Amino acid sequence: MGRRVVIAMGLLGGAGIVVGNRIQNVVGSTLNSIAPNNRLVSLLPGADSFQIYTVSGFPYESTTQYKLSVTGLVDTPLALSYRDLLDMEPTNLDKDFQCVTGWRVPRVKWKGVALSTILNRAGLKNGASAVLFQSFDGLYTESLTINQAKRNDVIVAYEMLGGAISEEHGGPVRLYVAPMYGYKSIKWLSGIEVSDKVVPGYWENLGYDVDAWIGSSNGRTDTPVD
Ligand SMILES: Nc1nc2c(c(=O)[nH]1)N[C@H]1C(S)=C(S)[C@@H](COP(=O)(O)O)O[C@H]1N2
Ligand SMILES: [Mo]
Repeated sequence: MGRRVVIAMGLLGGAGIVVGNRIQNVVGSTLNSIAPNNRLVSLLPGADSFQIYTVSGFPYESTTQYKLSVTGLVDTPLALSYRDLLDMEPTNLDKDFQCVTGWRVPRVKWKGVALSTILNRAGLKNGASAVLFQSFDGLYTESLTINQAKRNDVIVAYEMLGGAISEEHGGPVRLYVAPMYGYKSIKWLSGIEVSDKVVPGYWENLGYDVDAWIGSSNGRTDTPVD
């Protein structure tokens, strides 16, 4: 897996998070028994609250520092500021968030820019068949096929839960891929690269399905998000 895996647990509403060694001290033996390989860890699953996941600590960028690069097979590479995103046509969604480990948060409010709007602004070149995503945590990656990326329920989000996206939830900007398991919704989004082929992302290299449809992948039968 490369670098250290930081495990954290969040409480609904950002009441608190516990990171790294501290949580391992608290639940050391439990951790070992449920996560012998330090894989994606789920602790004390609340029925319908977010858990905070990170594989590389909690990176921080202010909204004024923030830049989203759009590169690869595009007519016009972009470097979008937070302000640029706010000035683009917004999309509001009110949809569940489902992690592949089982927890689900119903009816989360999301606001952002449809990924398709950003791709349209950059202009797709011939051969554009996938979109690769990078995080400014420097480690996490994801990708979608171009058809998945064009769906109107796939957004570059700057608000969730009724306000700006908090640092632990991947602010100032994260992806939200409504119809797919949570691992597609890359946090601390920094780069969008249009490519000629899908490249498996961080967790996909560790065994999760590349096509991550809720209810019809990863051997799970969850209700799809509508
Ligand atoms: N950069 C980054 N993005 C990530 C992850 C991560 O560890 N790092 N975990 C993914 C997984 S598995 C899930 S379920 C969600 C969790 O989002 P949350 O931490 O806001 O609850 O983020 C996804 N995006
Ligand atoms: Mo997840």
